[in-house]
Amino acid sequence: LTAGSSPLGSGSASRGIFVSLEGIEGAGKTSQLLRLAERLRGLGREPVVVREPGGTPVAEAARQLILHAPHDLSAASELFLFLTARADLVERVIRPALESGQVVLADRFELSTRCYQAAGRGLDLARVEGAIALATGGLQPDLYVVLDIPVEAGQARQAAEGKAPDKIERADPGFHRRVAEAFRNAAAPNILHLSADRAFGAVHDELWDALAGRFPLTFSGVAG
Ligand code: Z5A
Repeated sequence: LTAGSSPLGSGSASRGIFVSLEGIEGAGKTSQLLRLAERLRGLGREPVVVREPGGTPVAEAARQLILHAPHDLSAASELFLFLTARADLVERVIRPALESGQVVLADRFELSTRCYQAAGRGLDLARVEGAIALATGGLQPDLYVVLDIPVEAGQARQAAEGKAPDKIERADPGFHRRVAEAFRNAAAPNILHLSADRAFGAVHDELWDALAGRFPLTFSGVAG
């Protein structure tokens, strides 16, 4: 799976920085994102933190339908609900934040759709990409960081939390293997892979250093 053919940061008509954390369930995306935001605030930045699906009333309603409603969804219905959520989030939150020069930290973006709805559910990748482009206007993160972890390790972390699994988490093991393989193989100039099957602090230090290397004015003590 080749996720996106555009060069670093293309598609973004912005002055801000857009970073998305990706990976399978339990990889540590949410925890790492919160820590990144906290450190950025310590440097006097005010990042905009979003999660997908979610972040606007429409997107949160779509999230509820996708993950928790009792009805079964076809793969196409699920795809369009994710894209409804994304289109609204991009228009109302992400694009305005980038245009005003802010850092946007996202808990998933369109790489998840390629991995879950195309590789996982079996929808045609080229058609999925076309639909994504319509929803986002072609906006791409400047950087995706995929947190790589074996499926079993991610699931063990989730099980330790004791929360009831949502509809996607309850999908069959073959689905989860296809999704994990798609994340593992995702390659593009704006995709970086980090091993996440390690202590939280070790993953975080490598993540921060990677961001500071690419965006030194934002992810370092230097005012920018
Ligand atoms: N989905 C899709 O199909 N298509 C799309 O286009 C999009 C999404 C955008 C959203 O679920 C679901 O939608 C998701 C993909 C699908 N479905 N699945 N399955 P979500 O937002 O509710 O959940 P998630 O994204 O799957 O997140 P998660 O399970 O919460 O995983 P995480 O954010 O990567 O991990 P975490 O919450 O930071 O950490 C999980 C636990 O591990 C927690 O107790 C942490 O304290 C612990 N943790 C974190 N790091 C470590 C380390 N390093 N060591 C030990 N323990 C750790």
